[in-house]
Amino acid sequence: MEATRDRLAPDAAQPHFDRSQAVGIVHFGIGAFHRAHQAWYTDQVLATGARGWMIAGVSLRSPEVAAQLNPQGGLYTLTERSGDGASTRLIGAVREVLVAGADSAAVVARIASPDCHIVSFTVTEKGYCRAADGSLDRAAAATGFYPLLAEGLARRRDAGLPGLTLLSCDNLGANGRALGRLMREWLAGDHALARWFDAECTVPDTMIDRIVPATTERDREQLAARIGLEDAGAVFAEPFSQWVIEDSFAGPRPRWEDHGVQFVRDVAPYEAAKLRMLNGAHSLLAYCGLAAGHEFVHQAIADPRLRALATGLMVEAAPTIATGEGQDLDAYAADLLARFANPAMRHRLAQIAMDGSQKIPQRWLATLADRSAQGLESPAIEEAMRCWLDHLRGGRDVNDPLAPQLQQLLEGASVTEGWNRVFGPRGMLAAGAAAAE
Ligand code: CS2
Repeated sequence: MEATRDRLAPDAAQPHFDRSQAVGIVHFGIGAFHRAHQAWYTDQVLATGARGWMIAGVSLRSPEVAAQLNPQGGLYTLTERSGDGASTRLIGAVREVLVAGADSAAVVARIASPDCHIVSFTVTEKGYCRAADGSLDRAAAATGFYPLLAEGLARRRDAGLPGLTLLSCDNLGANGRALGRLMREWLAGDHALARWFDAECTVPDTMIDRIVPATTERDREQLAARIGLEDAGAVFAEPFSQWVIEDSFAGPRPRWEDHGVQFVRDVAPYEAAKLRMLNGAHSLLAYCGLAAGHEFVHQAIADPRLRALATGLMVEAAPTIATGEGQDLDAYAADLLARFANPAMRHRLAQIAMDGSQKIPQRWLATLADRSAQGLESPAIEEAMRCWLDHLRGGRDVNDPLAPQLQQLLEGASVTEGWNRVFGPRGMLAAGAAAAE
């Protein structure tokens, strides 16, 4: 694709910067979301002439993205879609995709390089390897990013290099604090490195937002028909994008703020609104929508009963959110309904329904806990919780790391018993609710 990029149709804006410049960011989990979000913001920074912020992507498990992007020299297209049409941009910020395992030495070398300043993450909720009580599951962590990161950090310390900023871009409550705590748990056996980590590295909280459905074959075919180019790494997103970052960096960073990113002292109000309202409503629509026979988010939100439920969940969440300056939650809720209704996204409910056990604590249970502490009922959230239990009981197409344990708990249990075993005070997700705070 490097050679053929000049053949892109005129509406595909092209990168005009030196792509052989230094790699300043190592990113774990280079899926569609990262390519449509952080890499897109970074591409805009590079396009203004800033240097040193190329991205090395790392896939932890599957070689698929490497096989898609490396033959194209890391280039791919991002297409923004709405009811008004589509516009495509060629993104040049990704230099290479490494695969943990086969390329582990190269990953560590990238992190240990003096050029590197930021290691960022979109590894999904389960990629942080938290046990049900929120602590680090060491056995799972040993197969994730932790050992590679620890080795890279140790090499930096030994070489007398400065520390790094670790930037979690996943939908966890207080994602930076959570990552910092888990990393410290991983380093528990190496006090010297743990001390260096605390002194030299920072782990800001972030709120990330852009709806980026998984790319389908149909998407790639439509793109090829429109721009006359086959792109194995193409990603498709809504026009809306938001990124709010706690301004706490260990070293230099790209001037993302020139391209719409907000740097703030406290991310919590933005993050609570996003997790509890957007993601909370998304998960509700996923479980209740699938049960009602819908396939996509825009179909579910057009169903009057589900729209009322999703709105009800947002109304329940809003008073639990301590808003920051300039945040208007009524306007936010209205915007979310409009974003969900975008028919061009074809965002599959089944994609959102994945990994419920990892998502529900911060999306629903945190709101529920706040409301019950004030003696308030939460009928919409409780309906969503019932839909999730039914989804688990249904057994088909359940994609969740805790599915076997959850399904075992529910087997043969009455509706009330099942509810208590999962959500009750000693239920499987009770600790998760506390961890989401
Ligand atoms: C979705 C999110 O898949 C899911 O669980 O709720 O990926 C959602 O689309 C993004 O967080 C939007 O920013």
